[in-house]
Amino acid sequence: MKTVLITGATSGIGRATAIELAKHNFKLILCGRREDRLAELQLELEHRTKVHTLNFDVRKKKAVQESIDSLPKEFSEIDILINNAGNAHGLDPIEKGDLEDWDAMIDINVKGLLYVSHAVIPKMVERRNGHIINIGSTAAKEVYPNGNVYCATKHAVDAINQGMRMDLNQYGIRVGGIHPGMVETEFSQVRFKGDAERASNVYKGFEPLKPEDIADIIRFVITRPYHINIADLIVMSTAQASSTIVNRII
Ligand code: NDP
Ligand code: 8X3
Repeated sequence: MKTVLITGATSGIGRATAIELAKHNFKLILCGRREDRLAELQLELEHRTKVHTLNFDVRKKKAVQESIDSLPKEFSEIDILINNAGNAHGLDPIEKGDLEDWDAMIDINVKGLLYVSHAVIPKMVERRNGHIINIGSTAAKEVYPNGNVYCATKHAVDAINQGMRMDLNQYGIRVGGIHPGMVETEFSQVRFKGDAERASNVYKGFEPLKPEDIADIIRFVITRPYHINIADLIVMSTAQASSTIVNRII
């Protein structure tokens, strides 16, 4: 039974992935800051598979390392790392950008992903086995107006994904990026700081992706035979053609 560590498992894509993988015989290490949600999800999935939760903020490098070091033996060999935790904060033109928002996005989406990877990769290298999925975004491939820093962090995820694949190639570790378009999760609520109306308007007039759609694709990617590495995948709603072109019927 393979062990999967999912960051950002308390909501959206990460949560849906946990639910999907619990049905397919994976042991789960679920991470996030909201401890109550981790406990609820553990309770929900425990009858299907073995679940361990780790409650840490990906921005805190010491906590990240200590949490991963604290894994009980049964969970300590991580076969698959899903670097999913991340968010957008704000949607402002560069001249009106908020420094707190910029720090949050760079610290979570880029540095946090690196801290978790840094804690997990050495044992994969030792075992010469592993699979890392980095959740980027269409914002990793293109830039849209007011997306400046969020897009920059996701472009960084894309670069890190490519760099990881090159550096870990000699150890037989698979590395791949999955880049979703618009998925209806708590993403826009976080981006717009709890403005529910503004958040729901993002997904109005078309059928966006559901977190379960991405979870299904993640399951597909990690269950390919060992000689297949899906290196880079962009997934959009049929109604979406690019970050800015969405066929809305209003
Ligand atoms: P959600 O807001 O629903 O989920 C984000 C998850 O990240 C939560 O579980 C949250 O957990 C976790 N997280 C955020 N900050 C931290 C932190 N500092 N430390 C630890 N965990 C953290 O959004 P999505 O599911 O949509 O987002 C998941 C990933 O998908 C992100 O990387 C996002 O950029 C990417 N993405 C999303 C798209 C979309 O349209 N929704 C499209 C393309 C990519 P908690 O708050 O409990 O810590
Ligand atoms: C999220 C995609 O276009 O909603 O990464 O910002 S978008």
